[in-house]
Amino acid sequence: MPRTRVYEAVTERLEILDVEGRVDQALMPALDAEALRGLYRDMVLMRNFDDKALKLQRQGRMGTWPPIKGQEAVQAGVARAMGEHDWLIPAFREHGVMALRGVPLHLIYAYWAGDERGSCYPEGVRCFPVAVPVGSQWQHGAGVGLSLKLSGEDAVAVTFGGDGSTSEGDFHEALNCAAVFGVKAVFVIQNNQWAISVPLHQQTATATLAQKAHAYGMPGIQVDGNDVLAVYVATREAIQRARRGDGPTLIEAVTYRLGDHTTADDASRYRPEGEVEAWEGRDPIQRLRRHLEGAGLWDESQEAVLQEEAHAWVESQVKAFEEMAPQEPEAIFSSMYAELPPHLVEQMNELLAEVRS
Ligand SMILES: Cc1ncc(C[n+]2csc(CCOP(=O)(O)OP(=O)(O)O)c2C)c(N)n1
Ligand SMILES: [Mg+2]
Repeated sequence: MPRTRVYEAVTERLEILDVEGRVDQALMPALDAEALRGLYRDMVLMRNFDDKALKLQRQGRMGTWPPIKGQEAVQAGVARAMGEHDWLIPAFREHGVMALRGVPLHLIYAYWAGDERGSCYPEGVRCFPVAVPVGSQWQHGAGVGLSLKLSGEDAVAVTFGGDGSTSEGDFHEALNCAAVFGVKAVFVIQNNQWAISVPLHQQTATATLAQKAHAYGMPGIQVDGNDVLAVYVATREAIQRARRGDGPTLIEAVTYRLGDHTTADDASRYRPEGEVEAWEGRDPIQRLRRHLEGAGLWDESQEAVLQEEAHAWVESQVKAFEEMAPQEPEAIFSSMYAELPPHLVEQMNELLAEVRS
């Protein structure tokens, strides 16, 4: 259905690395060869563990899994721009950034296999649990950002959400509140073009999601989300701004979900022909690889070593996940309420009677 009107973007857009792997030298961040190879490695590890999770699901060894294929640059760029003490507040498609911020991969797998212990991170890992209710995490992020401002702690809250989540009231309330109170926060939209089967143009009548920031009174920037360098630069600047006490920033990372919404979805039923192929040509991993190869920083033998390392790491994490002792059946009731309401006590007892009979 044609839209009646599109309000033009008044948004800054940042791109540094193009699809051929060429960089805009004027915008290039001061990252040495080791750091650039590190970003590449981060993304390759993500692609590997994501692919493994899909296979585990197909083999009945994993629950529903939301793939991150195609969105690795957003997650690596943000993770590497964050400081040691910054907080991560994810939605549900942030396994990559979570793993880079210290959440053990075997726990990420456990969570998506329905194990409550998958949300119990090691002490010191500054990451909130996965938030599946769409948009709910924006408010958590604004709240963490406010508490960091009030406590004076040298840390920033980095919150993620999808394009679809920007239609929830929570998004408006969180960003409005964050700007009014000048909280120490950065909000990152992974605009992967789809919210299950709902395309972006049915989600918003604005030309960009970043421009919504202006209505709240905070800077908003759109970045090429398949360009890990642009994501890194924009996030680093936004984090520095928040750290200085100059308030929050909204970053829209334009990317694409190459896979299905989850393993319970079949995206070929609603996506137009050729769209996936077009985005495959903008693959964030290949793009950085072309750059590294062009600069003489990467070759086939290094690639083989990295793929081997990724494989070994993922397999060790699968082993750790599958070796976890079975969780107690009452665990599914135990983490929501301090005191279980009577109707849930009844359900729990019914379940326990069933499994123990
Ligand atoms: C409040 C709420 N409504 C609906 C759902 C079902 N649901 C799960 S993911 C999703 C789409 C989210 O799209 P987006 O925010 O773009 O994130 P993406 O899945 O593309 O990463 C919906 C509608 C939900 N989990 N929570
Ligand atoms: Mg989306």
